[in-house]
Amino acid sequence: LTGTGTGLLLAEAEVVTEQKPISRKPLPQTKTPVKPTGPKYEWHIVWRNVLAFAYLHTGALYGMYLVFTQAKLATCFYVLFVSWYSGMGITAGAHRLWAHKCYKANAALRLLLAFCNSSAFQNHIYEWVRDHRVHHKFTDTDADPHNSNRGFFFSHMGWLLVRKHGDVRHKGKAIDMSDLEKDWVVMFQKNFYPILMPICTFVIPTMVPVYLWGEDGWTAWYVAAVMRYTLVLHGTWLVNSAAHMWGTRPYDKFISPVENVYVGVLAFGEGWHNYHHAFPWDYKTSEFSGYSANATTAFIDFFAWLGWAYDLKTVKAEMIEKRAIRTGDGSHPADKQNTNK
Ligand code: ST9
Ligand code: ZN
Ligand code: ZN
Repeated sequence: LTGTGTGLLLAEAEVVTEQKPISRKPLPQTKTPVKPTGPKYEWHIVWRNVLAFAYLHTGALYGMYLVFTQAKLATCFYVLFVSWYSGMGITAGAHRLWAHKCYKANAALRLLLAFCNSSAFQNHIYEWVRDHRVHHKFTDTDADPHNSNRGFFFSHMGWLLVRKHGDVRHKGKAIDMSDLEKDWVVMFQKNFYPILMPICTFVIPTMVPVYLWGEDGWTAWYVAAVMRYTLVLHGTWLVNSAAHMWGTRPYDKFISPVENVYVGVLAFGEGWHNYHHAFPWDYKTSEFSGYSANATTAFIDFFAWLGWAYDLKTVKAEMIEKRAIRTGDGSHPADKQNTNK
C-alpha cells in the first residue's frame, strides 16, 4: 500500500511539473522542490569545461588589462561590433527566430544569423534551442537545464560545468524539434559547427585587427577573441540568473522570471523576462522597452523594413492588461488603474 501511495505521489508530481498550471500561491511557496522522478541525481563535474572556463576567465582579465595598456582604439571599437553581431546571433537568431518562431526570415537573413550565432559559441542553434525550449516548458524544475532554484551560480554558469540532471534528458525528449530539422540553414550549421565555430568565434576576430589595422597578434587574441567571447557569455547568462531573481513581476507573480532593466540593456533586450515567459511568441520580448534597452528589436525591425524578416508576432495590449490584472504582482500600470477604480 505504501509503495502504491508513493507511486501515485510521484506520478502526481510528474503531471504537475509537465502541465505547469498557474499556482494561486505566492512565489516563495512555489519554490518547494519537485519530487525527483528518475534515479537519484549526483553531481558529475566536467573538468574539461572547468579548465576551459578557467582559461577563458584568466584570459579575459588579461584582455581587460590590455584594453587599458596597449590595444589600439580600432580594436576596442571592433570588440563592440563583434559583441553586437555575435549577440544578435543569439537574441535575434537562436532565441527569437528559431526557439520561439516570433517572426520568419528569408534564407539570406537566416544565413547571416547563423554566421553571427557561430561567432558566439553557445553551442549550435539546434542544441541551444532544445535546451531553451526545455527551459520554458519545465522552468525551475529538475528538467530545466539552468533551474534557478539551484542558486545564482548554477543558473548563471554552473550548469555548464556539470552533467545535466536526468530529467533534462528524459523530459527533453518530448520537445518537438521538427521545425528546425526542416531548416537547412540550422542543419548545415549543426553539421559544420566543429569547423564554423572556431573560425567565427576565434580566428576571424583575431585576424581582422591584425590584418586590417596592424594590431599585435596576442593583443587581438586576448581582447577581441577571448575577452569579447567571455563578456558576451556573461551577458547571456545573466538572463538565466539575474533575470530569474531580481526585479518585478508585472505579468505573472507565480513564476521566477522578472523584469530587469540592467539585463535588458546588457543582453540586448532579453531582460524583460517576466513578460517573455508570459508571452514567449512576441518578437519584442517586452511590452514597453524602446530600442535603447532592446537592441534586438531594432535589429529585427530593420530587417523587416528591408523585407528580409516578416510575419512579426506581437501581443494585443488588451490581452497583456488582462493577464497583468489576473496574475501580475501589481506593478503593471493597468493593475494600478484597476485598483484605483
Ligand atoms: C552557453 C549556452 O553558454 C548559454 C545559453 C543561455 C541561454 C539564455 C537564454 C535567455 C534568452 C536569450 C538571451 C540572449 C542574450 C544575449 C546577450 C548578448 C550580450 N533535451 O549536453 P549533453 C540529451 S554554451 C533533450 O552532452 P551532459 C541528448 O540526447 C557555452 N535531450 O549532456 C544528448 O545527446 P545528443 C559554450 C537532451 O553529458 C545527451 O543528453 N559551451 C537535452 O549531461 C547528452 O547531452 C559549453 O560550455 C535537452 N535539453 O553534459 C559546452 N540536453 O547530443 C556546454 C541533453 O546526441 N556543454 N540531452 O542529442 C557541455 O559541455 C555539456 O552539455 C554539459 C552537460 C557538460 C553541460
Ligand atoms: Zn528564463
Ligand atoms: Zn525564451
